[in-house]
Amino acid sequence: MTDTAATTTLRFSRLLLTGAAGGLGRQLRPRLKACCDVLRVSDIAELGKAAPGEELQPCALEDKAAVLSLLEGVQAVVHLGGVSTERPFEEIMGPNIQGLFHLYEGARLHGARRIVFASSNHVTGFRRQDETVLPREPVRPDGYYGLSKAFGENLAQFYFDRWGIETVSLRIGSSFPEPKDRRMLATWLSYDDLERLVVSALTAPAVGHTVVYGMSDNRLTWWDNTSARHVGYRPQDSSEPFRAAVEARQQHIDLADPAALYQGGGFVKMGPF
Ligand code: NAI
Ligand code: 15L
Repeated sequence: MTDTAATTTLRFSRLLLTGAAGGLGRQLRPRLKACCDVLRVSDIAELGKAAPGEELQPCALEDKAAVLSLLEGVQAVVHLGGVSTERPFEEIMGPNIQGLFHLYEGARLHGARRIVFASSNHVTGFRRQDETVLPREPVRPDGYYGLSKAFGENLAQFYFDRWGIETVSLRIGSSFPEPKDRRMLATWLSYDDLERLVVSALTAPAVGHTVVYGMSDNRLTWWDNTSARHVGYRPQDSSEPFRAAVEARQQHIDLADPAALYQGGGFVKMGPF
């Protein structure tokens, strides 16, 4: 555990982590233990053995009864589960749309008070790379995946307005061990900053429904998180140390290529499948 809010703030009796078998779930699973007495981990994929203080509860997000029972006894949720890239709409609809509805219904029925929702920068992927975007500006999804995340943010707003369930929607940029290309010099979110962001989102005193972009303290950025300062997220990493290597690998940028023009990069020209 690095020096995040988790070391000094709230501890949950039971926290649910969905998508625990995925790339980000595997990072957060050991780190979130410091925030809770019991970490309930879930995924449709293999979860391995339960570590001390963990409960395994595998489930498909499409299975309403299973998702409702997943929320029993849970105070807060970090929701990473679902389709994480551009796919045909029919593949996205079950996990990302129906599944999210099931999750919020579970939260409503069982009294979970806060959800940290892994949204995506692809909610605004059709904004240009020469623009700075604010979280409350109109969405510009760059595909069915981005559309599903925009739906998720709207669902979160509704469940706050109607039922008082708070959400922080994290429009995560590119969270990988290091930036893979020039675009990711702007969108990169280190794993340690991801942890800082998630812990801040879980523990900030009042968030209503807040949208925040998930990025490290990158020198070049397309997003302005000023409106989410109440979440208290302070990134400590930067893509800058990777710049020279990335630029050496990718020397030429074709500005006629939509992937170089729009913030969503290659997602803007994926499909039809
Ligand atoms: P991932 O694809 O590695 O993990 C997603 C997990 O969800 C997988 O373990 C998968 O088995 C599970 N899942 C898929 N369908 C399911 C279903 N029907 N029922 C239950 N579980 C299901 O993705 P990653 O990179 O770990 O991302 C986690 C979350 O963060 C995703 O929601 C993704 O959209 C979001 N995100 C990630 C970014 C990144 O840079 N890694 C950027 C923006 C958003
Ligand atoms: C995402 O939403 C994806 O989940 C992730 O795999 C990356 O492609 C990321 O966006 C990105 O935009 O780099």
